[in-house]
Amino acid sequence: MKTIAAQPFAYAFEPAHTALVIIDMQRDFIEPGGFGETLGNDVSLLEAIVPACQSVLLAWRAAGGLVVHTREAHRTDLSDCPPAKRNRGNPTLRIGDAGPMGRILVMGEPGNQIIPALAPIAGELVIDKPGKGAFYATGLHEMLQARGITHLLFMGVTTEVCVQTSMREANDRGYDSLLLEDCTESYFPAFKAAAVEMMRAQGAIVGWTAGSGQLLAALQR
Ligand code: C5J
Repeated sequence: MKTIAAQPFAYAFEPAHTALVIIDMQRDFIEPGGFGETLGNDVSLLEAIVPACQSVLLAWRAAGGLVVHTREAHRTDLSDCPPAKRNRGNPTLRIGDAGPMGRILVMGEPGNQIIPALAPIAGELVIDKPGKGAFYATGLHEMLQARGITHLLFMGVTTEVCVQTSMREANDRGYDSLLLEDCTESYFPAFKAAAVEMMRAQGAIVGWTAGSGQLLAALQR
């Protein structure tokens, strides 16, 4: 059993029953010309977390832990993209339109891939999700249950959208989740701060938060 100095109180986990869940670290969100930028966001903010995410990923792999990568991705015929999602707002390009990194948010396109620094390796789960949450229409819960997973460590983007939605979905399915604060980012720093606060408030009503240094230290003890 490992224990992390976390907020609002210590987080205890058994590595064999814990998965590292990396949410949507895709070129579509992190690089210019992808989905994030079409919505009017300054995507350069998100790059800063990549080194911390990479350190955690390498340490977790070395510890033999299960890794789950998610991608927000739609089928090529967009049959899993509700019109309400595609037609909302006034983006420069809509989901499925051709952009500089291929079709926006579509499976198999260059922009839809996980950034090279965090690319999945053999044996890791890669989950394509049509929604914001990692559990909606993916079978992830069943895959985790089959592996005896009870605890989840979250990192990725964006904090208040896909990360928070996934942590809330995990909470309702009975997982104890911890968010690595320096391994998640938003296009809106104030939204990240608020999301982190609201998840750990009220006695960890959604889950715990901690810095990646706390996890790395726990893995070495
Ligand atoms: C968004 C995500 N922000 N991965 N997706 O639309 O957070």
